[in-house]
Amino acid sequence: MSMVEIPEKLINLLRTARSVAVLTGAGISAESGVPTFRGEEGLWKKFRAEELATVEAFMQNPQLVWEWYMYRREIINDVRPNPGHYALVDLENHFEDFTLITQNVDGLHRTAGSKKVLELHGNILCNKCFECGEPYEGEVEIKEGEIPRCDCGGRIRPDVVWFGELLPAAAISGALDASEKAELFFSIGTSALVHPAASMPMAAKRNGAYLVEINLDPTPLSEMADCVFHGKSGEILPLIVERLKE
Ligand code: BV8
Ligand code: ZN
Repeated sequence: MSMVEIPEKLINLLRTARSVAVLTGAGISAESGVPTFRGEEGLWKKFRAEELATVEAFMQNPQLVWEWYMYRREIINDVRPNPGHYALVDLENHFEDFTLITQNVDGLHRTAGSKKVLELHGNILCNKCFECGEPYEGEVEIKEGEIPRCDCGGRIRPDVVWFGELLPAAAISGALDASEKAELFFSIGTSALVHPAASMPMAAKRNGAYLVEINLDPTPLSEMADCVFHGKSGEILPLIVERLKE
């Protein structure tokens, strides 16, 4: 017997909804051992993500920014998806039209088997040229004072979206379409502070979706959500999938 009460309305929608969309944030990867951004583990050498994930930081001190990404890549190379990621694969296989929108750059949704994933903020394991934007397939070795260079001479950077940078147009438009037509929208493991990602659940709600939030802490979305589960996504999502299969 699960200790989590699932409202009747959600149970019906799990049975009848045709189009479903999900937005995930760092919280869904927390149980895999990936530090979130705004928890106490969000600090790295006293820096916050907002200070390092910027063009200015990279121009000022590319070495420091690369050190931060190398540290995060090491963590990500050792982690595996958790039951929350796998539950979303089940949901994708259950619904006719399902879109997974993620702010995460750790690639864990695809590793778990999710197919239709929109990575709004890129992927931490990919690199590109800071100047010409060309993808860079080579090895990245960060030696003292040396940043790998592109054939055009530009410096190589992680292929993620930094603060102040535009999100990939295809990902954004796909996410907005999916959010606006969703009958059921889940916001999972995100503090709902970073835009335009955080506007997806609001777009869904505005267009009549039933909005479910699964998050450890309250967020700016909590009061507008139709149903809020305060808890771990790795525990709650499998329970919801269990009800689906009944
Ligand atoms: C843009 C990639 C425009 C890099 C990231 C003022 C108001 C509104 C907006 C702005 C503003 N000032 C500036 C802006 C814009 C800015 C923004 O939104 N800033 C915020 C901080 C206010 N946005 C941008 O700059 C975006 N670009 O707007 O461009 C533009 C217009 C014209 C011309 C040019 C540009 C770009 C944003 C993308 C930044 N890149 N990441 C990298 O990762 O290195 S964002 C970064 O934050 C990650 O992607 C992360 O996913 C994202 C959001 O954080 P969360 O995922 O929510 O993680 P967080 O730690 O915050 O929360 C985790 C939650 O999980 C917690 O609530 C916790 O309770 C919960 N949790 C923990 N464990 C669990 C759990 N829940 C369930 N189960 C658990 N086990
Ligand atoms: Zn280049």
